[in-house]
Amino acid sequence: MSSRRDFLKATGGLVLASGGSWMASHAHGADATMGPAELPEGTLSSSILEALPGKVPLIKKSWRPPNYETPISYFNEEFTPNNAFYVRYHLSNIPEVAAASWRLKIGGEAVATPLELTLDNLKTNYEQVEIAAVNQCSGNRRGMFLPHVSGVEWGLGAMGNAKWKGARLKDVLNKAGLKKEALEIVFDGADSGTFPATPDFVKSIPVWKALDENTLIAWQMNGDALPHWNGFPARIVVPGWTGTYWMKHVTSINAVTKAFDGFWVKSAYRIPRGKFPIVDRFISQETDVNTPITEIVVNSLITNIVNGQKVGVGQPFEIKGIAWDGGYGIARVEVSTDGGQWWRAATLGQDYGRFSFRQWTFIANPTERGTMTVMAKATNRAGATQTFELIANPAGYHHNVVQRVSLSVA
Ligand SMILES: Nc1nc2c(c(=O)[nH]1)N[C@H]1C(S)=C(S)[C@@H](COP(=O)(O)O)O[C@H]1N2
Ligand SMILES: [Mo]
Repeated sequence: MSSRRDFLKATGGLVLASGGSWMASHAHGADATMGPAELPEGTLSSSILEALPGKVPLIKKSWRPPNYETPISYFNEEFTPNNAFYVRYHLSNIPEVAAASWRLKIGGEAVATPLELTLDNLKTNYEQVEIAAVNQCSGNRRGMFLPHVSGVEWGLGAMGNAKWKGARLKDVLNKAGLKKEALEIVFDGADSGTFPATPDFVKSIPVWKALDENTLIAWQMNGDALPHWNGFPARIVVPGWTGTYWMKHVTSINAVTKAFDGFWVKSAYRIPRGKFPIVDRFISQETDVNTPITEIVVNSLITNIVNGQKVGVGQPFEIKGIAWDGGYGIARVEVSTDGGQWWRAATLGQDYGRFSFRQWTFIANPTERGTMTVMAKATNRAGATQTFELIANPAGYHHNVVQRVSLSVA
């Protein structure tokens, strides 16, 4: 079994260039850098940091298909660097797409004139817009579900925030002459399964969401080309909705008049109806019992302290974190340092738009020796707030339980 320590030994610690100083200064919290203590037995001790080509070392969940999460130290900044951005795939055949030969086909029975775009066409024939938005996997924090549920046992880092730039999907659909009978827009990407029997990863969204002015075909991320692992040369960006709809290496966009019945929409990425305070509906895909996951629930993360860290009595220190939601924007973040009895407002940082991470800070002042339990709770502008009790659901989605970080005051 390889542990993080073996990995550090094997690499002399050199690979930790950007996360290294933080980790070194939190040596006592070594395991906490790999994820929260609630992860299933053995997950933390068997976790390793590993660098995919072009990436800094990320927390490896699986190699085939590649699933790597971002260590939480990177969330001390509002924008997640491209080379530290998490990676999530369902299928293992992931071709390196060449920009020059890439083509994007727009078609389906609900467009009048099918189109084929080159990367140049996408960049020059349409208005270009840039939007800061959180890409969060529906299953972020799945590993913290108790009882545990199956799937990638993600900790806290199956998410990231970036400035995405590209053409509006609606402009491209309108160029192809979207018909009024269009019901859903279906996306496919260049990746595929290793066995023909594996259902291809194809996703659809309701036509109203595809026509939202914030939904993009993006070819730039934080000012650079998309990394291969995050969808080069272009991906769909659906601000406010979970990452599952953000098709990477997108190669076809089809407007259809009937509900798409592919596995990844019909059978996966579903939540029970009526359990979550969700506003956006995907009506053409609803059944009596469940519905596709849509917007991200309001959430927050404490980013600069870890369980077990020592702080000094009478020595004020800064607690930092981020908050985000499905696009209403963050109204406030409250922090408790006594396990949830008293809550006080944190100071919100710069507003990069309603789909972005919003940073917050709070000065804590430990007055007594012992354990100090820090909690943070975000509320959005629609009045939704984080839960204290887990909302159980079979696939382990929408974990937004208020975190507890216990510090040792001496
Ligand atoms: N082509 C392709 N696109 C995809 C996926 C995939 O497996 N293949 N996974 C989706 C899911 S479930 C998520 S959470 C996001 C993750 O985006 P990232 O890997 O850029 O972080 O990509 C989405 N787009
Ligand atoms: Mo996902």
